[in-house]
Amino acid sequence: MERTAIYAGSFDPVTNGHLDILKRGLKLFDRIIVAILINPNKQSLFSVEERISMLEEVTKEIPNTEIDTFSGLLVDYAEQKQAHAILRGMRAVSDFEYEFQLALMNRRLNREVQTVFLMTGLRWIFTSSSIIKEAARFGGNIHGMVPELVERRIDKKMKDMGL
Ligand code: COD
Repeated sequence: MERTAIYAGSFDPVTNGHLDILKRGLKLFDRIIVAILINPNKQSLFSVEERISMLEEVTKEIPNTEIDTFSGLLVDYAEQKQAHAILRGMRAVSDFEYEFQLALMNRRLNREVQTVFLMTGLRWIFTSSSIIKEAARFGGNIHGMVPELVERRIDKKMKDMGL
């Protein structure tokens, strides 16, 4: 039986840390669906379409990966996709509390879908979309933290915003 995992998130934008977890996950699962949450209440730098386009570009050479969007509960989406697991990345201890809450709530909502945590590569321990956006906003160098295509899109976005 094909083992499928859902790797859900905001991906605003996708970073090298996200890709690290995706590649590690593919050693455990036959197929991973990278699912962007559509959340009109959360302000994002990139539109959902822009995030899909970046994810499609940067994963085009990573086999067995699909890009999708979802709204509503993650466990409902996972069930609809007949996924076996929700894949999450762990960085420092600071991730633990939120991840623990999320995983336990998801388990309460649906006992069948398991959450699998993978430890990020050491290089990406301090990489997050929000810290990258903040650095870029103030002209900081983010080279090497995101794929080059994403770096170019961030530069353009900052220029378009007059920053
Ligand atoms: N190294 C390793 N992993 C990383 C790194 C890094 N440098 N950066 C990010 N990650 C991991 C995160 O730990 C996470 O596992 C994943 O990548 C996605 O991260 P983000 O920041 O893009 O997305 P999140 O964590 O904000 O996404 C949260 C969800 C959208 C998954 C969550 O809010 C959700 O499921 N919402 C739907 C409603 C729902 O079902 N809620 C839960 C029950 S109420």
